[in-house]
Amino acid sequence: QTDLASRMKDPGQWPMAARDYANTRYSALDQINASNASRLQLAWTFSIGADRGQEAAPLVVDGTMYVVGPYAGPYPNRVFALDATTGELKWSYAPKPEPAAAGVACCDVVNRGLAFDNGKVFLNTLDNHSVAIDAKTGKELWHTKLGEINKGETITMAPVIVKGKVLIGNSGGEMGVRGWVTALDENTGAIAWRAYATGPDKDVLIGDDFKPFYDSLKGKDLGVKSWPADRWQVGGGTMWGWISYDADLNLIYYGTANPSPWNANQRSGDNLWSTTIFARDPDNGHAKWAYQVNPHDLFDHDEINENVLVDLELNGQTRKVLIHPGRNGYMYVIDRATGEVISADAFEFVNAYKGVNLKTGKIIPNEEKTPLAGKTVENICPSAPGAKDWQPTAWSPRTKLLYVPHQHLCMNFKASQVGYIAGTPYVGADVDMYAGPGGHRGEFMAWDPVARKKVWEIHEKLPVWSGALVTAGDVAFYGTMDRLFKAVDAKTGKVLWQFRAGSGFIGQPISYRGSDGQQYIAILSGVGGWPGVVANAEVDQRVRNAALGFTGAMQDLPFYTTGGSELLVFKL
Ligand code: PQQ
Repeated sequence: QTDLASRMKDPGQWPMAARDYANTRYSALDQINASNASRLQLAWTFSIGADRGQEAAPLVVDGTMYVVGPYAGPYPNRVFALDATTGELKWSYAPKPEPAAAGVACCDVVNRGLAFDNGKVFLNTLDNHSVAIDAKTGKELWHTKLGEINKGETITMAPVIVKGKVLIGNSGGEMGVRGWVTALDENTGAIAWRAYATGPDKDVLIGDDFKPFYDSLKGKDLGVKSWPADRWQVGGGTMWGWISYDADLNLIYYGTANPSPWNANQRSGDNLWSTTIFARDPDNGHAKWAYQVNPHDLFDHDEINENVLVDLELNGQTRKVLIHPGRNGYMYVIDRATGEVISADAFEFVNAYKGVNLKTGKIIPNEEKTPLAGKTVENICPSAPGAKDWQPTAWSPRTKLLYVPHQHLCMNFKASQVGYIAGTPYVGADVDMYAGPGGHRGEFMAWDPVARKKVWEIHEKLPVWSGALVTAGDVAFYGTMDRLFKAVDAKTGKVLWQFRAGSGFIGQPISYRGSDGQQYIAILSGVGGWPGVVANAEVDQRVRNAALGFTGAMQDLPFYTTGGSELLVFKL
């Protein structure tokens, strides 16, 4: 058993962004419960000192909290080690990244968190460096450059450590980069393998042991043949989200992002292996199965969202599944050994598709909503950021419900011809987003994957862009962009407590035990991310189609919040 895996068994620690390899974000601590959560109060706070989107999950290992800031301020992507009980600063580490990286990031200059294993903290910088830091001293141990900002590549995801390998994916689908996931040796930073999302099988690490469930995904070099000539080289399929791991099956799971450009008229074919869930062997990267969620994606529906590994009783059988809350609005339950889609049900208002054919595994497009070059197609739901973006869900083994923060937006979409110039936007779409039916723009809900339905929901004015946490006290936590951090009854959705912070929330709540034996809850406040770019002065919020179309839906955000960078820590 590895250092990291044994820490996951200790409910006092929070050793990786998703807490555990199954990506549950479930804390087994129960001191805070539905009857006392109303008494939560601030224990201490800490300023990151860079007022841009704060998406990072803090880590807590052996009583020390490790947290990273966005690529902003005088020390971009600075890492802090704090006493998790008192908030005392132990050390900080400031990389010296290239400022130009900020100019090629599509959706704010965010960082989703650090990783930890065997006395080392692992950092991804926006300018494509992977860095190992000594967890005790804050000294840099090694760093490896993984990509090129000149090509539009950046890194925003939190690395994941599996069997001594640091797993990292790139960003830049809006710049026509070629997506990959790379594994580095945690001791040296040497590259062990790299799996591209497009191109020939040898680059995608598809070999004889690749057994996709569906016939449409069988064949040689589909990552080349499902594109117009050579377009796979600038075809996107990045990986800026979450990686889960099943030690028994020895498989890692992750999904890839949208094909580039957004204008689908320029890329006939299924555009494999964009918007695809991969199961791979972590030792050599070889793909074992794959499932393409949105063949020939029309709407920027990346599928990098988390895959939550759970065992479900389905029709009297226990099945090892992954739950993938799709950006396209469908909640997928997939057999994680084979890649068979067991169910796929709309969890949001969807008119962009007509459902998922469970025989072929294929999503059914709605022809009426298909964008044609030069024509504006109106009222497409969900919009480009989808029914749910990167903001991760939480799974409670007690309630057997998935807690889902997400958005409720529709859009008008006009596709147009775009040429590829390295390191510049390669999108070809003019987008205007607005609230979906009912007028609210966000929702926090509980979903039952066995009954295949929503159990309760809370509507929010603004998109819910924070992650979720659920605890053994049956309390679920999330934050809103209009500055409220909320504790809700996990069974009923009743709001038990809320705290008004200095800035809106797009961070990831965590829970841990302090050296005083108390249960703590922590989250970063500081609005930003794709929907929150308008809170920072660089885009004109009056232009509806700025920020890749998101400003239209967020014109009132600057009325509710300014930027911020405060770590908030609560206890009873
Ligand atoms: N990042 C956010 C955010 O942090 O709020 C939201 C998004 C990204 C998206 O909705 C994207 O589609 C997206 N796409 C890419 C990509 O295709 O490479 C990267 C990122 C990113 O790295 O933040 C986002």
